[in-house]
Amino acid sequence: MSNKPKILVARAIFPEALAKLQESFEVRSNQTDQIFTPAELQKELSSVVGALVAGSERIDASALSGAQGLKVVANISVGYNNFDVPAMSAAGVMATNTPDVLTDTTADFGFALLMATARRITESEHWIRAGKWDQWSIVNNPLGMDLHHSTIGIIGMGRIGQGIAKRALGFGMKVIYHNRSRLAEVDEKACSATYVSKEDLLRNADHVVLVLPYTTENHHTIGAKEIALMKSTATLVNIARGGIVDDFALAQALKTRKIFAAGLDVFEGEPTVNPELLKLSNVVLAPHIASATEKTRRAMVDLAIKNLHAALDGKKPPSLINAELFKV
Ligand code: 8YV
Repeated sequence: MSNKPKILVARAIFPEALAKLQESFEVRSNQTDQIFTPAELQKELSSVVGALVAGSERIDASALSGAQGLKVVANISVGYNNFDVPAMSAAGVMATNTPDVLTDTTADFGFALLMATARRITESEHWIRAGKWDQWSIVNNPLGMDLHHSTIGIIGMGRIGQGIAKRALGFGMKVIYHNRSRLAEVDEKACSATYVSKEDLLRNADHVVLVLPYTTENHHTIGAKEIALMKSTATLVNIARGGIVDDFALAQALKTRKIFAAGLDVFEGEPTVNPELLKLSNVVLAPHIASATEKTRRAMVDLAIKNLHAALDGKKPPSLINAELFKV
């Protein structure tokens, strides 16, 4: 029996990171990456002092019900809608996430998805693969929408939203945004961004990009009513969270060409994708990969490990969410 503290690593991580953890902890790892059922997760958490998890692990009162010794759950993710933070605080469990290290990578991806969507890149590739190149014509190619000198509307103007705005400036785009609260003047200036209501944003943007966190209030921020306000030439990109968009309403709107196209990295009920979306050619689909570069995923794992170590060493984790739990 080891007398090292026992931790859980609920999803597969880089082998070097796992080896480093094994120097300090007795590690229950899950390198097969088979997602735990809620009952399995509850059992796993009952015997550890810390856990590294991802968005696939829901940490709520039920998951914590047997976890008497648990001090910290470190999310390998900046979004933490998989955490019931009040329930974690009530159980005295520190909650941490991985901000900053993924900002630029995720903003790059948001822009890449926007470009692929507006310029119909995946559809064009399918054209080639389907042997349609001989149908090339001035007027009959997959004709797209311009990004340069168009208006981008960003809903959710945190670190990643601001990163996308700065990239848009390089394309000569006009930036409008909507956020829970208006940015400080200095931050608005850095992005040349104009604050507008959600409705004005939807009416005026050529490209709408969603980067807001998922909360109950943000559920279906974009549904049929909101899509009806958008230009018929507009694109919609969701790199935020499944549930921010009503995927069924979006599929109907894309089918009837109420809007031009959509790019989706996140889905309601993922990894399941609404079958209506799968039938459409004017949607670009990605499997939740906005942060997925090797460098960034390693940085996310490293930050999660730092958070875990700090919490178990009695120090304040660098990205503690429920800060009230750290008493100096
Ligand atoms: C993660 C993400 O890959 O950080 C986030 O909020 O959505 C992604 O970077 C995903 O959540 C895995 O946990």
